[in-house]
Amino acid sequence: MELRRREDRRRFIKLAAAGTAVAALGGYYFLADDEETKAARRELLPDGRSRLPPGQKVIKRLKPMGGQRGDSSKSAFRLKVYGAVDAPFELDFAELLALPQAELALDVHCVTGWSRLGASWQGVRIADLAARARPRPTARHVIFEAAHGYTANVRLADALAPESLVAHRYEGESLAGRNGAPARSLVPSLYFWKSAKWLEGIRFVERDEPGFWEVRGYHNHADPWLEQRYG
Ligand SMILES: Nc1nc2c(c(=O)[nH]1)N[C@H]1C(S)=C(S)[C@@H](COP(=O)(O)O)O[C@H]1N2
Ligand SMILES: [Mo]
Repeated sequence: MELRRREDRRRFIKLAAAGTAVAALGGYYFLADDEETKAARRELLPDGRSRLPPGQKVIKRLKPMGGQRGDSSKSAFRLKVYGAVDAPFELDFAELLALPQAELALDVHCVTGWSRLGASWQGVRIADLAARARPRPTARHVIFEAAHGYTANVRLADALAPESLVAHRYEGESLAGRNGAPARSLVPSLYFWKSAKWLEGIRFVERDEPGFWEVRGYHNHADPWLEQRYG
């Protein structure tokens, strides 16, 4: 028993030195560093942060993470942009496509430890939607509302960042149903749970409203570089 524990401990130290220890559900698990992960960890963003947040490992495709699916048909799509704004409006899918489109190579980071780097995402900047809705000066947060009551709250500044999108294409194709088709929010600066699939509404609010995961123990802000995993 004692020997077993010492061996576990030695393994822990070796793995921790070679890769990354991630705290999860009361225990630790390890992510061995492959070449891509090492390279991404060495790479620096313009502001000097590592491109890869701590505790993350690079993977080649989005992992299906589930969630209660909404209607993925484009014909049924309606997006409400409303709340503490002067000019609320609603878009159908054709109207979303008629707005200026951004196609960006973005990194996304899931709290379970994987990152998908540099994939191409296309959509409409949330900042452009906000410019049309005209949030009141008192608006401080944005609540993404998705099918079956899933919500995610983000700070206004995160929602208005130039990489934050209502995304409807991924890697040159329409979003897959499991990835939130026909459109999802995408806020790459925060852990991926903040990016609501099967998006139905963007509500500007004066007072914050912790969302689906935030009321279940996850961090309210969710900055991957600060490892804001749990609240
Ligand atoms: N509507 C909705 N959006 C959601 C979720 C969900 O359960 N429902 N899960 C979130 C979580 S925890 C993650 S990691 C990402 C996963 O996105 P993906 O399945 O496209 O990889 O979606 C986020 N958006
Ligand atoms: Mo997640």
